[in-house]
Amino acid sequence: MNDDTAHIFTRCIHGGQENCEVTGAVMPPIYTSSTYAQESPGVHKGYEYSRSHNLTRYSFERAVASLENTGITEVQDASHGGFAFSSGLAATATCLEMLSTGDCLLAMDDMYGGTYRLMSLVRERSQGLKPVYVDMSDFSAVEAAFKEHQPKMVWVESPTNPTLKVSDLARIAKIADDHGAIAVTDNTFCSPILQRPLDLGMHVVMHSATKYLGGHSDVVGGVLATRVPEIAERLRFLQNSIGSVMGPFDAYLCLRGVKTLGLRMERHSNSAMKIARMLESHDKVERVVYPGLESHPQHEVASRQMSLPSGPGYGGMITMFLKGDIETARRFLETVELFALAESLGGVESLIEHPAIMTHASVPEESRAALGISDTLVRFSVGIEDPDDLMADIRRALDAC
Ligand code: P1T
Repeated sequence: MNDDTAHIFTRCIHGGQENCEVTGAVMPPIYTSSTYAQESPGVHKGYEYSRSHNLTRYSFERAVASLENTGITEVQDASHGGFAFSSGLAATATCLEMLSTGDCLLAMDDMYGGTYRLMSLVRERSQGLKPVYVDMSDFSAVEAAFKEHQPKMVWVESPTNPTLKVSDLARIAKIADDHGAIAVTDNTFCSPILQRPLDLGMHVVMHSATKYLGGHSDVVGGVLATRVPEIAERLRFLQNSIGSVMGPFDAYLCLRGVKTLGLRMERHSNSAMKIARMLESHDKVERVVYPGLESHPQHEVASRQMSLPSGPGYGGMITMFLKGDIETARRFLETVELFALAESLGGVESLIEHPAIMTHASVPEESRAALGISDTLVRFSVGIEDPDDLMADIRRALDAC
């Protein structure tokens, strides 16, 4: 189905999908073949080698392309402007290959630690990239950085991992357009159900499919999507040339995950809102950061660019600062039971973690301090369990601190 007017929940099931012409199968087969027989050298059915062409991967790529509204449906671009990779970082690494040696990359100052590590500790050395980090929730800082550095690409995570800062994507896309830069959004925390950056003018959207798209903590993957035909052409070339493609089994799992994405995002968002309000009124808690709370510094921007089809929706991620010190945080993290202490997010089960020690350890200590990633910062990924049980678990652990 390629109907761009269909409701996003309908597109979760049917977007970019067709029943199998041979058997009528409603889910695509997992095509494991690494190669395809040719009738004569160069005469084939459009499939040569599975790194370049794989129907199971295409099915997932087309599903994401439909959800992110790429608007690309030409038959020759079987992916419809969506590209799937072996991990979120593989997607990011491939996207960065659109830049050349010496190019400036303007990036959000707070983002997943692994993205920072790739940009600064790998590509700065191997590709000669010049990353500059600014707080993009402050648009005047973005304007000043464009003037000073003339970046060729702007990379914005919104909301950010882990401090949940929100940036005005439409304004950033516009300034990138004015300067001829490629604007990319890491949309992992929202999924296309809550936020569609291409509709806001961004050129490329990236996801760690390991998180909400997959949704069940049983697959590692990544995607890029674009509606700009020239960028789609470059990404297709880079995906095949670099080769960090998503395998067919993983593509099948991700496609299966996408079918329930709408339902899950509703549940994650509604439960997280309840939990954020409960935490905000708890006396053991110093501060809660959640884009849905009126106290969030960019609540108004978040309300404008993030929503559920049924109304307000701000996702399943909550950041909390506990009163006390690292030992208080440790006791809390050791006491919760329903929330598993683990890296990652976006699965059906609730997870909890300590970014300073776990996901953001690769960010230099001074930068962590400047960003407020302190020893008492705890990050929740709210799953789809009953929210009352989750709140009871948190209250019990807070009482034990
Ligand atoms: O883990 P991988 O699929 O390679 O995705 C990297 C990535 C990219 N962008 C964001 C916003 C992310 O959160 C991640 C991965 N994050 C975690 C593993 C984490 O626990 O935060």
